[in-house]
Parts: sequence; C-alpha cells; structure tokens
Amino acid sequence: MVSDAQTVPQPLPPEAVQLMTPQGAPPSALNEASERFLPYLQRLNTEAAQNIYRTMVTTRRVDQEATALQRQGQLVLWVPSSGQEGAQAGALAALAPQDWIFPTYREHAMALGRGVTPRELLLLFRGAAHSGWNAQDYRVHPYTLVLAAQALHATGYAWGVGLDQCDWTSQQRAENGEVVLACFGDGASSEGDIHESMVFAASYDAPVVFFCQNNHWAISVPFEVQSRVPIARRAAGYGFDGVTVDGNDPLATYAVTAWAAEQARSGTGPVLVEAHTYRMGAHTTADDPTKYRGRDEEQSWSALDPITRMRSYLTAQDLGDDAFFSAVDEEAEDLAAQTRQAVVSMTAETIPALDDVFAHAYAEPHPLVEAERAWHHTWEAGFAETEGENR
Ligand SMILES: Cc1ncc(C[n+]2csc(CCOP(=O)(O)OP(=O)(O)O)c2C)c(N)n1
Ligand SMILES: [Mg+2]
Repeated sequence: MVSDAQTVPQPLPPEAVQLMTPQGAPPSALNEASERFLPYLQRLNTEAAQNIYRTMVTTRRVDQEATALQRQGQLVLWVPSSGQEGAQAGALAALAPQDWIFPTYREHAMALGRGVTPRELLLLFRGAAHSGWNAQDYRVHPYTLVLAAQALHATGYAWGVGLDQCDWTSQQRAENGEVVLACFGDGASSEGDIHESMVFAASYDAPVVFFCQNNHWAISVPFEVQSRVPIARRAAGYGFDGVTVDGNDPLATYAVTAWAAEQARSGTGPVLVEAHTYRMGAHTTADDPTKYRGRDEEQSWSALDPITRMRSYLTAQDLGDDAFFSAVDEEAEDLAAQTRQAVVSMTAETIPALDDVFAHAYAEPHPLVEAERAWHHTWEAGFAETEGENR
C-alpha cells in the first residue's frame, strides 16, 4: 500500500495498484504491485494525460445533463456514471485504436471518449433505438443491459480475433494485434456468463481483458455479499493473471490496463483487471440509494473523486494550467448544450424507424423475424384505428 494512502476511507485490498495518493500527488513510496506497473505510466504523454482528464470532465457534464433530461421526461431512464470516470477513461487511454470495447450500460466515458455522440448514446435511453450507434464505427459494441451477456459476446469475438491472428509473428501482434475489453460490474461477477467466458477465454487463449468496475454495489446489494475475496483473485482459478487497481486513480488504471492489453495482445490469453471505484449517484434514475447506504460512505468516496485527483496531479506536475482547465470546462458546457438540443429535437422523423430493430437481428432475412415484423405492424396499425375512433 502506498504509505501516503492511510487516509483512504474504504481500504483497498493491500495488493491494489495505486500511482497517485488520494490527494492526487505522486506517492512517496509504492507497494510492490505498484512498482511493477510504474514503467507503463511512463508511456503516457502529456496529451494523453490531458485527454483522460478531458474525457472525465466532459462525460460528467453529459451525465448531469442526461439526469436532468430524464427528470424532465425527455428520457425513459438514465444510468449515471459519476464517480467511475477515472476507471473508464484510464482504461480507455490504454487501448489501441483497433481494440474493441464490449460495455455494460454505464461506460459513458468509454463510449463518448471513443467518439459516440451524446445523441447516439441517448437514443437508447429515450427508448428510441436498441443501440444508437454503429458498433463498427467506434469499435464499441452496443450497451448490454442483460448482466454479463456482453462478456460472452466479447469472448466469442476475441476467439475469432485469436483465430485470425494465429499465424502472426510476435512483432505483428505487438504492432497491429487486436484486443477486446470486456466490461462488467461486481454484481455481474456472480453471473454464470462471467464464469463461462473466463473458462472459454482461458481454454482458447482469447485476447480478452476482463475489466471489472467494482463500484461496491449491485443496486442495493453490497459487494461483500457477492464475493469473499477480491474479484481479481478469482483469475488464479482460471489460470490467468488478475490485478486489483485503485479505479479512482486514472493513472494507475491506465498503467494496469496498458499491461493487461499488452499481455492479451501478445497471444497468451486473457487477463482480469478489477478496478475499485464507487458509483456516486443512484444506480439509475429509478433508484434511491438513501434507502440502502449511508451518507458517510458517500462522503468518504467523494473525497476520492477521480476528477479532483487528476486535476491536482496535472497541476502539480505542470501538465495543465488554468487555460487548459477552463477550455475543458467550456468544452463540457458546449457538449451539455448539444446533448440537450439533440434530445429535445428528437421526433418521430429523426429517430430510427422501429423496422430497423428487425432489420439488424440477422445478416440475412429470417422467416421468424419477418413474422415478428408483420405482427408488429399489425399491432401498431391497431392503435391507429383506436385513435381514429376516439376522435
Ligand atoms: C441477467 C440480469 N439479471 C438481473 C438484472 C437486473 N439488474 C440490473 S443492474 C443490476 C446490478 C448490477 O450490478 P453490477 O454488476 O455491480 O453493475 P453496476 O450497476 O453496479 O454498474 C441488476 C441486478 C439484469 N439486468 N440482468
Ligand atoms: Mg456494481
């Protein structure tokens, strides 16, 4: 444990990697695990470090705007990411452009950081599309609300990648190899899909980085109920490496994920990263966290806010000045305004047609899907008749 970290309110497991103190300073001493990852941090140049900060701040602002839009009846539901931006932006920065991300439903910093527009992101939360973006455009798979299912999709995709790259040299792998980041939560870690994904990925050396954001809650169920041990330790049972990292330390998360991606890229199979973080807000806009957790706990985590820590770090290291921080704030405000504008101007004409849902189920036409499409049209036409009668 970093010696300066004595004030961490919720102790991290002793093996957790941490490369900045809770106050955002370079630590005066590192534990053994952290020492191992320090060289990866040296790969992060100023522009990339600033970009991590930018992604965190702009995502938080879009998150706030989306929460307000939901409260105003413009979105059906919203899933806040506040508090988890450090884990998400740190991991994203460690990926190469060709790498794929298979998110849950909360990886807004990863989606926006990869270029998904707020409009595309919010179509789903307006109930207007199953996924508002083309996954190929950003190498970000659609959000998955069925817990842990995306880990199977990620593993299956990575298995194919592994087969495509099976006769590549180690240099080809290092330069152009593709890696898949499979995101999941502490609650999802209890799902059988995670077990199956890990067994399969290990058996076939699939290039997957399993990335668990342990935000300590699965809606109202605390982490302690999900696992007797830190989730990263489970990797040993599958025969691959697992590392626990302070997920509110964006630099440590970057360094550990850079290592993890390097491992997976080399063709030796999967690795597991467990990022300890905290969901500062409600599980979704349909949840009230005051019913199951205390204010003290929230306040202690708020002292570890990844944005505040990263800002302190950039300032202390002369990597960001007032002009930089103001420009980021301005960008975040602009993005929030674009978010609002995009959502309130969504109309029946601008949102994707429901027919699209049926169009993309299979690559080729399928009789069952065609039958479902026909049923749906009949069902919708029934509403038109009722409306006519009521007039
Ligand atoms: C298969 C399945 N079971 C149950 C649910 C209901 N559900 C939605 S989110 C959630 C908790 C997930 O917690 P965690 O994996 O820790 O992710 P977090 O929401 O904390 O990011 C549950 C039980 C679901 N969506 N899918
Ligand atoms: Mg959770």
